[in-house]
Amino acid sequence: MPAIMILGAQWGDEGKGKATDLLATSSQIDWVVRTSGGHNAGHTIVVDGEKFATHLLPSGIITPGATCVIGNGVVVSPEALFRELDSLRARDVELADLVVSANAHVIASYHGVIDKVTERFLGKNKIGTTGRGIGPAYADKVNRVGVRIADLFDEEILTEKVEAALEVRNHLLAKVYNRRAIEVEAVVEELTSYAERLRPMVADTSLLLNQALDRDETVLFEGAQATMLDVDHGTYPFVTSSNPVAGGVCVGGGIGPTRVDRVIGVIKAYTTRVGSGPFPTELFDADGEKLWKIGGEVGVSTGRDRRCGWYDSVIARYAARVNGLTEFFLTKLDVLSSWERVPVCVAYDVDGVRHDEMPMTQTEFHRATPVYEYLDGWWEDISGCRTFAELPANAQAYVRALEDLSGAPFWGVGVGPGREQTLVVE
Ligand code: 2SA
Ligand code: GDP
Ligand code: MG
Repeated sequence: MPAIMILGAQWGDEGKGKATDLLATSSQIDWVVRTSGGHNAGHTIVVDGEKFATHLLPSGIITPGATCVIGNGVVVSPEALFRELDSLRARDVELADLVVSANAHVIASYHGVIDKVTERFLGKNKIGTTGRGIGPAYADKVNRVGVRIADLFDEEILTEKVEAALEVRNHLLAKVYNRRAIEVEAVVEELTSYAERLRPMVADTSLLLNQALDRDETVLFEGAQATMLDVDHGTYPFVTSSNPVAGGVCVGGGIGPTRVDRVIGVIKAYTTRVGSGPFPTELFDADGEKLWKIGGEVGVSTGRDRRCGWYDSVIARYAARVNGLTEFFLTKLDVLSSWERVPVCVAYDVDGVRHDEMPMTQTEFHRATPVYEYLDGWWEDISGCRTFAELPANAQAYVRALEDLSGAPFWGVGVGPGREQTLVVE
């Protein structure tokens, strides 16, 4: 099983970090690879009660033996990269090796400034970004004025590229936002200050990964963000600026789809979203508050509260379809202990018409209201269960019902944040 993808099936924070860590420690994984996004991600891993959060680094970084890769599709803030590495080292953690693609695009501090200024000007239409400069860095990439990691090693080329990028940006900043221009020299100085430390990590990562697959080594692609945040398949414009779906992983890692064996969608037993945008099963009542509280639903990178709602099987089926999922990993089932009945969205009602599949347009999706089925709840604390058979009958039935509705088999269930709090669906 050489190439495995782990992807977010909802709006992020499903527990991809935990699923990645689980696979990386329970089976022989040689490579753990990030292929999209940047330090907007926040992936949590809990090992023996100790909590680690990764942002730009793959979650495999705390698993010595594996080699971690930041692929060409990632946008890399060198400042965030070294801050994260240094903070893990300061905790005395043995780290995996790290390789960074020469073709990955660079986030400079001015991208963060532009991200925040744009959000402010969007006002009530703001996206609710993480403010990390992700969108502006991808915009430079697509505008063909981006700076790539390889450019940091040639000051002349770097200066030319930063000049080109800032020509457009400064015009906008001055004319539209009434802001001071960003200086080329300051950006070049900022970026070159990381060059020497970066140099030994930089490689042609597509070549490395394909050679590894040729040797039958196992490569785990760790998704960031999620299907519903995908710039093509998500709730546009309330999305991130990359393609976190399976196809994007191939592009962002430089491998072909024929090399992939398993595509695992990580999905919570309920739904959360952080940032703006439509969310049909969102709760504004005591149940929402209870999910938020028991689930600890706070952003790992920004500390923002996550919006909470019930499980949405229309989204699950959509994620199974657009990613070609071979299986799901269901997380946070433990959070649902203590409800009499648990609603599950089976379809949407849009202006009186039932939709069993995702509506074609975002206008319809904004108007979608959930059609619920109600499943019997359970009261037992299930965080100590280690086999599926140990779960209360109603919890087993809940998992089975979700599986029937979601479009791909469930292989595992999370019953707590810890590595060991996982069981296999029998
Ligand atoms: P951006 O910053 O341009 O990618 O924001 C665009 C949208 O994508 C959402 N987004 C996320 N949603 C959930 N989790 C993310 N990572 C962090 C976490 C978020 C945090 O794991 O908790 O700490 O707040 C993440 N990253 C981006 C974002 O909310 C916008 O809706
Ligand atoms: P990611 O972005 O998909 O990696 O997810 P995050 O780390 O942002 O958020 C998931 C949160 O849920 C983290 O705090 C995890 O420690 C936690 N978590 C993961 N799986 C489980 C689970 O099965 N049960 C509980 N209670 N928490 C979990
Ligand atoms: Mg997260």
